[in-house]
Amino acid sequence: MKRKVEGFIFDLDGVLTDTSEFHYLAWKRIAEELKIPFDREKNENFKGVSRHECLRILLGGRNPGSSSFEKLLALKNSYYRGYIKRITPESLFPGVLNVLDRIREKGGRIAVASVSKNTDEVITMLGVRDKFDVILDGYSVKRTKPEPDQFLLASKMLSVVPGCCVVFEDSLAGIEAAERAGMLSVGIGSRERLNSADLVFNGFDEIEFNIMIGKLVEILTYEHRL
Ligand code: B16
Ligand code: MG
Repeated sequence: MKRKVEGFIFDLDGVLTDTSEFHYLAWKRIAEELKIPFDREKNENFKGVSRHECLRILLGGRNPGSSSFEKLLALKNSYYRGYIKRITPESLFPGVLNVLDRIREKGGRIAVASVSKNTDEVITMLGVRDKFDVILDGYSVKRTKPEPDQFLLASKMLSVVPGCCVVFEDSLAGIEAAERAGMLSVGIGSRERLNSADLVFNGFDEIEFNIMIGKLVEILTYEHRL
């Protein structure tokens, strides 16, 4: 039986816009202050990972000294919030709006599912709030990616079974979470890094909507996923 893809779940940072660069810059400042080596390669492991967990990874067992863990989290967020002030609707990645509008035309249901506690503000500044039926952020579930909880909650709130949902993600943690939720995944970014996703595109401007849907339906139909 041919199945339909009806639920479309979008990660935020690094998928709808380049906020992952702002997370990187904010962590870089914290790392410099703590004299901990940090570069873009290390930042790859921070994608899709909660602020709390990122700091734990950054410290790597080090004692944060006089500044407490909580203070460092707040400081990182204040740096990050300084960077996101510059977000405007032009900050959306090329092709995103087109894909969102095509989904809508086809009657699909759309969610944002991000680990970020700044999701609401970023979505509003991007001017795309009304494009989503459901918005889930870092406050919506206890167990974050790679646990499947947030995507499963999105599927429930969209009223679309997990097997008919597709997740757009730039992080390995998010692609693993999609798989564990029993959902299809589309990686946005490097093919080499995201090769565990069902499909990978460098960006949304590379996506031919009908061709992508055709490929996803083929995967659903022939791989007999739940
Ligand atoms: P915040 P996503 C994630 O968002 C980022 O990828 C990750 O780098 C960040 O640490 C996390 O949000 C928490 O963000 O500090 O704003 O709460 O990729 O799931 O949209
Ligand atoms: Mg992301």
